[in-house]
Amino acid sequence: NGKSADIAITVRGSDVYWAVCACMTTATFVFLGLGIMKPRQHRVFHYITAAITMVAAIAYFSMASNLGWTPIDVEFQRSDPKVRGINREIFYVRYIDWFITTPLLLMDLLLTAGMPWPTILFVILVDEVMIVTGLVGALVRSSYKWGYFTFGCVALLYIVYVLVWEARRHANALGNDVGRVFLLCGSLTTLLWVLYPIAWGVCEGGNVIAPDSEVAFYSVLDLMAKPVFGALLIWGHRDIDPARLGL
Ligand code: RET
Repeated sequence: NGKSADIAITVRGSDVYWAVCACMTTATFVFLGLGIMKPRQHRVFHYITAAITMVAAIAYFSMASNLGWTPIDVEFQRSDPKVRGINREIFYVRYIDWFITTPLLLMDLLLTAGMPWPTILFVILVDEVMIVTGLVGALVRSSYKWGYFTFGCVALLYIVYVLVWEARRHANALGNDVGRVFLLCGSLTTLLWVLYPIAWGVCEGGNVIAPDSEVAFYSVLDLMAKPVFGALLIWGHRDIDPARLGL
């Protein structure tokens, strides 16, 4: 209908959002189920990872129900206003999800690498800067949004540096098995996380692709970054005693 087109509301997106919500919910129960089969001292990664997919399930429930978004004026009217609109729906609920879950994903990785807590704390704070600048940038209409985006990208560069350099070496020093699970999950994370600012740039940032395509882009990233990542991490830890990581 005309109203939806005016605000560039997604027309096919919600089915995909429901499907992702179902995947996140299933993953949560699987991770928790695997956890309770283990002694309490061996559950830390199950709990962290289940919390990640649990929060994502609720975020996707919101987006599938067409909630958690606000229309933002876009700077230039694109050629086909039916597709791109003069406003764009910005799902701020994504950032609430990311604000909770990206620190937990980093904890999964940095605890695996046995990093000292001051490093973990600082990386998480930088991560929160990254998410908040992304949110503010998404809500700003003028080209200042790219200033926020730049701050966020610098924050991401620091996180990537810690993951690919410091934490990787730390993990290797803890043994081959720890090094291997860190290499797998750390590489997956690095690869996926650098794709997020690209998605942001063509969706919230530049309004280049339609909200229906945004659904696909972010959904694939989120499924890889949460349930797939989580399954690989938990699988990788199956023979590693958390006591070896200082947990
Ligand atoms: C933003 C925009 C500002 C610049 C940068 C960003 C990076 C976001 C990232 C998000 C990761 C989300 C994950 C979600 C899991 O489901 C905020 C898009 C650098 C890296 C892993």
